[in-house]
Order: sequence, then structure tokens, then C-alpha cells
Amino acid sequence: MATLAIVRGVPASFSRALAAAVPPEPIDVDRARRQHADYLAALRTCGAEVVELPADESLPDCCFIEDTAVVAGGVALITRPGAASRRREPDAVRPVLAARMPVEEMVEPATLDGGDCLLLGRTLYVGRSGRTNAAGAARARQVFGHAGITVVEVPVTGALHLKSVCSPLGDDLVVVAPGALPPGTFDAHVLEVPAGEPAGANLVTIGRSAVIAAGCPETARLVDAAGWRPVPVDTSELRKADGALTCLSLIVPRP
Ligand code: CIR
Repeated sequence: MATLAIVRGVPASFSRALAAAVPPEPIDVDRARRQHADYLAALRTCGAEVVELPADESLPDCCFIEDTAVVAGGVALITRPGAASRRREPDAVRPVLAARMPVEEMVEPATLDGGDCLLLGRTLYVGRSGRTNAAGAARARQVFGHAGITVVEVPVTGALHLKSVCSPLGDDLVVVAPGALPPGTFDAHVLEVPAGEPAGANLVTIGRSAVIAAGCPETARLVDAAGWRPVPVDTSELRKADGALTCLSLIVPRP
């Protein structure tokens, strides 16, 4: 059965999406939409079944659907996103997940963004970032602990989310931007991308393929050498709002 990838459209209001720094050129929404379409095509090329939710104009960041839920151990935890302007984003995602699996909730004061959660086998690494607080991490530990998953907290400084600087490549390998995290952060093998290709550290795996950032040839070579088929996609316009590749989909593993 194909892996399910839930995605959400890019609203016209994406031009006002949150960004840590004002981009040198304003966001071109049409270009962002074309790149988003290329990303969906890449997911399908890798064999995913893509379910697309409509954009909501009142939620400029809604295409970054990864942040709205965490799926692991057959359970979905609906998040309470760290940014106040994003708190209603999970509402459209909840019924899609509830139709497929048990769903748990998170309440104030807990905050957690899915971009801070990295699943590696039966371990869920949860970044403690500006978006994910202690109560959010504790809620993840409670929910996923019942599913036999161990939660390990990781301090995140100098990045928006944990997965802004790393992502899993299978169950025992993590791709990491050089110098972004202390050695020993993961109980797994680590593959460092070159210093000139930090965007390469965020990738999405579907089957034995990996959607990777365009313009990262050395990362592509490393991914290929590790036994995965690299599928490059240019999402530079979406990156202006700090979005990487994982943020643009909610991957639901199929048993
Ligand atoms: C935000 O600041 O929340 C969005 N502009 C970007 C979110 C990116 N999400 C992710 O890395 N998981």
C-alpha cells in the first residue's frame, strides 16, 4: 500500500507568511505555487498517494502542514502550534487523520510544531525550540509512550525547528547540517551534508526514494551512495518563509 502524504495548498496570503528574516525579494506566490506543484509531483514520482487539502486564506502558513500533527506508532497527536497565528491550522487536518487512526489532542499551555519531531525507529526526537515548549514535549512523551515509542528531547538553538537542520534517512541514519547539533545527539549513524549545502539536510523519504533540495549535488551523491534514489525539487520560494521540504507534507506511514 502506498505511503500517504497529506499536503495543503499555498494561499494568496502566503506573501505574509511568517519569516525569521525579511527575504531580499518579496515572496512571489505564483512561483511558490508552481514549486509546490513540483513538490507534489515529486512525492507522486516516489510512489506516495497524495491527499491535498485546500488552502485557507486566513492562515498564511497553512501549506506547512507538517507542523499540525505528529504521526507515530499508529497514533496521531494533533499539535498546538507554537506561533499564535498558526493555531487554527490543525482543524482541517484532524478529520483526515481521525478517519484513519486514533487521534490525541494537546491543550494550552503546551505548544509543539511537527517540524520539531524526528522519528527514528521507535525513538521520537523532540526539539525544544522557540515553538515547542516543555509541556508540548511532555504531551508527546505521554501519547507516544503508550504506543511503545521513546521520546528524547533535543535542545534546538539557532534554527526554527529540529528538522530545519536534520532529517531521517531510514530508521538508523540521520542527515545533518554540519555543526548544527552536538555529536551524540542521535543514537544512530549520522551523514553530514557539505557546509555549502545546508538545505540538503532536510529531505523526505518515500519508499527508497528521497525528495531532496535542488542545487545540492553532493547531498544527492551521498543519498544515492546510502542506497536511496535522490529526487531534487526546487522550493526556494517557499524557503523565503523558512519552509523546508518536510514542512510541506504530513507523511503517514502505512503498515
Ligand atoms: C513558520 O515560521 O512557522 C513558517 N513560516 C515556516 C514553518 C516551517 N515548518 C517546518 O519547518 N516544519
